[in-house]
Amino acid sequence: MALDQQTIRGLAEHLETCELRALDTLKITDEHPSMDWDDAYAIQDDILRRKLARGARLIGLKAGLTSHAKMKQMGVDSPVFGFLVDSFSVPEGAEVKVKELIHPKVEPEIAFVLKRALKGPGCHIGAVLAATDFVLPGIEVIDSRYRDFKFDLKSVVADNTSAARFVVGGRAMRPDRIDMRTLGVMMEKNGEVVSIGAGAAVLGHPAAAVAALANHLGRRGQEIPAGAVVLSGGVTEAISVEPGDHVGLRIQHLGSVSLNFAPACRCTSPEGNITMPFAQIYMVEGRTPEQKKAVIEKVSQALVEATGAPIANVRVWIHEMPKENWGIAGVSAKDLGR
Ligand code: 0L1
Ligand code: MG
Repeated sequence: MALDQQTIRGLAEHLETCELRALDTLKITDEHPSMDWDDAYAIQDDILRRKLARGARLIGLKAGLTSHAKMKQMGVDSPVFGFLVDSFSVPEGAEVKVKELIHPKVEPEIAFVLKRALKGPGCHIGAVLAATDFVLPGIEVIDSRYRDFKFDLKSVVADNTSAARFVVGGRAMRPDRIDMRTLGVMMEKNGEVVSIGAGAAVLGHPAAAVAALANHLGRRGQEIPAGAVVLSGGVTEAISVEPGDHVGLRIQHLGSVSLNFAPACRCTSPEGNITMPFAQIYMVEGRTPEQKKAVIEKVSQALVEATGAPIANVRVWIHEMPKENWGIAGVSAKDLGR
């Protein structure tokens, strides 16, 4: 590993903060060009650790960049792996809050649910099919935290492979009832077909992506647990979505699943639309940096709730006043010892 523990923790905090506040950032290898693969996965692990410490549940895993269409779209040549926690899961047909995301895109996926744990090395398609309880259609919403989706593969891995939201639904099918390679996949946006493909686009067979994930985890002494949902990777390239969009996915024999993206909020004030709400806070000098950070966070959230504006647009200023600059009941705060 090239990075020390403190740097790994700092980068995990930075990327997770970007995720939670829908803020974009430059790819982290710009500042840390020596970062290696172990560092990248260690940063991803630390993001998971942070979420679990706050009560999140690990509910699944994902393989990304498993189709030639996605590899070509991203200019890369190998898959990457990430995790799924409960807060990423969206119920079938529900609304995704676009203001919580930076620049979401959707991908059609074949999702696996395992009845038995899978551990590499040496995991293969046959072992995956034997351990799979059922497969079903899934839409993954990816949202790279990197500005304009400009990144390299290590930065993507550290950023939990752009994982943001997902939905699974449709018809659960046992793997021996279908040939996943020839399953037709069609994704629609607002009623228009935006991408079509077949299961074989994912590494020749979607189960190969799950085997690759098990082998990757095996090298790290981990496994895919029983009951986990595994997204095997986008069958086609990812499609950008906007507020108000409706996305539907149909997979042959597996039925359909859909997502709505919340319409843009009309944030009105007497002056018209508020696109960039701001607040100025006056406080007596002497607060610690942590106290000021907490005030900025709370006020920013309150502005988001009050105006519906995306958090990325919110601005908060703190002005610090010397004690002699304010008074209570006609007496200087300084003289009052406040
Ligand atoms: O699930 C995926 O294929 C995401 C891979 C990460 C790269 C991206 O943001 O498209
Ligand atoms: Mg994906």
